[in-house]
Amino acid sequence: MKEKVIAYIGLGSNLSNPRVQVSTAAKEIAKLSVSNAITLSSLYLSKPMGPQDQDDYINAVIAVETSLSALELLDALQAIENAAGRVRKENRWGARILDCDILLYSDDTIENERLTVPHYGMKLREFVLLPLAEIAPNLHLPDGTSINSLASEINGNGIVKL
Ligand code: ROI
Repeated sequence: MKEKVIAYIGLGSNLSNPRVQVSTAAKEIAKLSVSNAITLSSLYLSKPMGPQDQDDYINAVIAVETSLSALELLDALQAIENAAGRVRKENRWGARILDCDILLYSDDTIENERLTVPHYGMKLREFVLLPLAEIAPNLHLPDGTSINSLASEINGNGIVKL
């Protein structure tokens, strides 16, 4: 039998009814889980990181227990993004219909041309750390850093838990 691992996935949207985008993605992601052991954070309303001439974001984090490999999970998440109508060549820091980012995959460190885990920006993003600390306060990064301490030290930048 394949090994099961816990993966944490960051969700974000600021286009085309972001709350519906994030909630729908969470339901799709739950179907990837081998068990009912999924946990979804609250939704958070956050200021855009990057250009400010775009709408605020809805963000959340979801934990899934999965037997997919990290790259299989990435494929599945990209299919969910594409089904939401995401156009992949859009500018890197601009508005988006749906982002589903693998933040953590078990305790693994992954570095290849398709995937970097832990997610490269997560230690600096309040819209990742606060929902993650909500659902997994005792979690540590592979380098030993505590999510709770990162979350308590980060500037909230006006983030609102909905
Ligand atoms: N800003 C916020 N607040 N939330 C996001 O999910 C998000 N995603 C992005 C960029 C453009 C970096 N800014 C964001 O990809």
